[in-house]
Amino acid sequence: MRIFHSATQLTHAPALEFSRGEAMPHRESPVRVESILAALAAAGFPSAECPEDFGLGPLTRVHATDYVEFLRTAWSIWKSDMGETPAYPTAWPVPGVGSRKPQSIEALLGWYNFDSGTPIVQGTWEAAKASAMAAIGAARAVQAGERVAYALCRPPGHHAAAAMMGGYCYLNNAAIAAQSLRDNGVNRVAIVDVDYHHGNGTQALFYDRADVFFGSLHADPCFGFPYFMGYADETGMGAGEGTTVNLPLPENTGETAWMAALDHLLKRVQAFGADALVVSLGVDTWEGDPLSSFLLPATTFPRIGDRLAGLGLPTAIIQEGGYATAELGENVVAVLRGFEAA
Ligand code: SP5
Ligand code: ZN
Repeated sequence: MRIFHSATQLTHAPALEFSRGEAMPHRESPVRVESILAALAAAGFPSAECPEDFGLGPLTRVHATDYVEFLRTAWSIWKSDMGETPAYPTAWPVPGVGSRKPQSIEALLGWYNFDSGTPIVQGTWEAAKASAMAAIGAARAVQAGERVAYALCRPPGHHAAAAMMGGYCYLNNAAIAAQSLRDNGVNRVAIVDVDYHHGNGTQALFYDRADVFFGSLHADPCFGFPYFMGYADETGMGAGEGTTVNLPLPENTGETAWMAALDHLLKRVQAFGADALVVSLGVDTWEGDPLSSFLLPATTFPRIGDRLAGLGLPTAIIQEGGYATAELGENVVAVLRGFEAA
């Protein structure tokens, strides 16, 4: 299995996020990468390849040009005014407060960002871009004939939409990979998102598209982040009606219910008739994950890989969440091994 990752992805390292009224160590830390790389090496996987620089073209195929330009320049604009302090939004244009695009960097942070956990710090742009390049590298590899490739993306991507960051995500790596497959001649792409959290950004990007299927198993938004999307009755619109499938699950969902939901989702992927598969792989469904209420034991992860491989499609696996840093790598590797063993 070819693996894509670059050390540039480590330059983004926000110190803090807010939880329960307090600043806490940021969960989406570069330590996550160390955990995954160590487990890959221990399991005998080949070394990660540094992806090519595919430029900004593939990013603006899914993201708005002004948003990509904001991400590229925000840190230097912020720094010239505020110094080397992390750039967090402090005000958001929720309905009722107005909807005109602002000009100041402080206001633009809220304009483009839906939560308080996704700051811009030194290196954020470089890391987010490198993470997207890893995803494109994996997409290109499967297009070149690999059965499966893994992009060790970080920062993650599935909460980011056309002009919106949030949920630790800046550029939507899985969406960029899917669009790259489309742009290079794959007719129908399915994205299967198994992260604990709903992939609201990915859903939004493809909601009215008939050529890209999006299906997700996740914490019911009535209690789980990102809270505002991911209900079962969101099924796509226009030409995309029926190409979005959401299976929200209750707190404390365990292996039996989760795997039954996965099997249901994979039947929908088969009915869609995809030519290639992109997996948004979060392992924050693990029973010990600090951000999750699901209860999957480690032994579920090889089964997930096995089921995904069962679709028989060229597959780009894109890393999303997973925050139990000691066990993260082993859980990711378990999925990859399950896929390869299928
Ligand atoms: C890519 C990804 O997995 N992003 C997740 C972002 C979650 N951010 C905030 C979650 C706050 C929820 N409160 C924790 C409850 C723990 N029981
Ligand atoms: Zn997640």
